Amino acid sequence: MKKEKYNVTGMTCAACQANVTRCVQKLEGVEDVNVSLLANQMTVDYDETKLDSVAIVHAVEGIGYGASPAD
Ligand code: 9UX
Repeated sequence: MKKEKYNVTGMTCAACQANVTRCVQKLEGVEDVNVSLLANQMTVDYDETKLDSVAIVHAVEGIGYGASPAD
């Protein structure tokens, strides 16, 4: 299991935050997601044998937001 932080772009309201949360939560292998609208960040706990950060970024981009792994 891996815990990773991402910078997220494009979220402007609480529904955006919910959209990103739902999008990532449904990915196979994701255990937990926490998205902060105010911080423009999210943390994702996931099984790295089932997906990787590229897949997570692509999923977020696929619904119209941006994401990139952060330190
Ligand atoms: Mo809020 Mo976000 O009205 O894509 S859902 S701006």
